[in-house]
Amino acid sequence: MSIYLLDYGAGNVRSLVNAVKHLGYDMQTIETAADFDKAEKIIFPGVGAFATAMHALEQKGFIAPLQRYLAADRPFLGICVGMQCLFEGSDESPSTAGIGVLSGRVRRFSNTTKTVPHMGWNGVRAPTASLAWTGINEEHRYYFVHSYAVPYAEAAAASVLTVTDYADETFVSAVKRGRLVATQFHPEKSGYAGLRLLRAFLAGDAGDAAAAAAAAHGTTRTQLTRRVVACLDVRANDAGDLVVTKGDQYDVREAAANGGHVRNLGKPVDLTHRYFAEGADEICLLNITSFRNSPLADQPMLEVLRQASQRVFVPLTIGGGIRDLTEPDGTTRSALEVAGAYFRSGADKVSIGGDAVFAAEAYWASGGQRGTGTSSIEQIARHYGAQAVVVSVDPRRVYVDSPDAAGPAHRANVVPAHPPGPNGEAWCWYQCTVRGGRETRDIDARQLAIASEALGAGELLVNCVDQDGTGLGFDHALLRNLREAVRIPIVASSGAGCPVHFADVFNECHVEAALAAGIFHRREVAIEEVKAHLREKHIAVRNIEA
Ligand code: 1PR
Repeated sequence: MSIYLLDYGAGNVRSLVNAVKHLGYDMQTIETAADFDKAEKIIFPGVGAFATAMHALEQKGFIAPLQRYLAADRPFLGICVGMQCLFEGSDESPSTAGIGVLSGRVRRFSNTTKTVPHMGWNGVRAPTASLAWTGINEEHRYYFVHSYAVPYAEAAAASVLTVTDYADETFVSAVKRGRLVATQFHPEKSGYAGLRLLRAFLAGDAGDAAAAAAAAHGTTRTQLTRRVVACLDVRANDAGDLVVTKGDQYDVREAAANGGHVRNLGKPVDLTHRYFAEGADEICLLNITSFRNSPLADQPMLEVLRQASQRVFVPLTIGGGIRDLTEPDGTTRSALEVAGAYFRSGADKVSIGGDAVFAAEAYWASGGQRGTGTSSIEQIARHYGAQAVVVSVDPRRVYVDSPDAAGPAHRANVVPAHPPGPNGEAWCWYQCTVRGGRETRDIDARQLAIASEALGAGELLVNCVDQDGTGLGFDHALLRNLREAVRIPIVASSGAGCPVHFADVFNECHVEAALAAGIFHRREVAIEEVKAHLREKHIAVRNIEA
């Protein structure tokens, strides 16, 4: 069967290619307008911005052949922006027309009552249509990552297959018209539930008449679940092999008395596969020594990502070394190129640490009004969309006797210290670090968070050097402080020791996700144990579907 990928060059379609291959199908890429005639099935996985996708289709001369393909009711699967482009237009770029085969308009989510992007695992419900033959199941959760969607109230009901609720808004999460199916969520990143949908599209006939006849209900509102994330800090050990390591307060070596070796907690690819199987909602790989050399020269790390992504069908975030750099041979690379290499190797999001701190410093130096336009956050968000850019915040506590002692720049961002500092100090603020916690900078974590959001980051990964590896729980004062400051999702990190810590951080800090490393690597706590506890506390989580 000739299955074609409609790739307009956004770059991070590897996840989809991996998923289709995993299901036993080959896929070719549409190169010319003539390929539309050869295709028996087309998949259009849009990523990034609506206008970028539409302009790229136009430039390649693909709009008319695509319209003809759809008018002939031939099998088509659109994903995310690939679904949005089917509508008449999007508020993301009011002057750009959509393909217009579906009536309705794409609108931005309001962030007054919730964080935006809508990022994570949510359900679907079919208000009128039948889900037969689609592979979609109302009992399952699917992975969404988007800031724009078609409001249910504005869509033509006949083509709506499923809707999803995000706090106060209800949007169209899947459409179906004849053999055209499209989803706002990412089936290729939705675990086995998503693979089932892809298989149904690849193997079946999406236009089966029986599908339209059955009745459906779908009235219970869906809910975005809290994400449980597994994190792998990866570096070369003293023998030069890439290993998953884990530090205490960022120190990854054994005590000198025990040889001072880099701790080795397993092989990176094996661990990603294990965590996918055990129900991690997302997996994060941090190349923790990449500040020392070029991540593009670091081919083993790119290979880890390639191999991991072949069998991991939940989102993969990769961090480490994303910045403009000069290769050992003198070649210069932009942060966008570095991120591109990661995306092409299978990453879904990139996480920026040190370079985000420098960008935030420049932002505040210019009066907190604008960025340089050339920072890694801005470059990557422009090209791949805000949802693909995570900023890793790596602060250390600075204890002070009073808020005034923090100085005018940080006074407003001082919080009560729990527990008090080593000399009984009752207050602290959170100073940003770079170079794996080795170098402190002047700005604080809240200033970094605000600047990152303004520059276009879609999520914050909030670590705390003091708490890392302690197993004492997340730093609630820090997380609450940042929660108040930004409207993008936050992943809490550093200090998880038991399932209760996850429930506490969700209830008290209102973060969207919580991450752990050490307890999962050492098998002290299983991901399912964390989720079972969260369910007991009535916190919605994704179940592992077989
Ligand atoms: O600055 O863009 O090159 O990014 C470097 C990235 O590497 C940053 O995201 C930074 O957090 C990370 N990193 C650098 N050095 C270390 C180190 O440990 N020496 N790891 C490091 C950071 C923190 C978390 C850890 C949690 C949970 N590790 O990733 O997994 O604290 O741990 P726990 O559950 O065991 O407490 P750039």
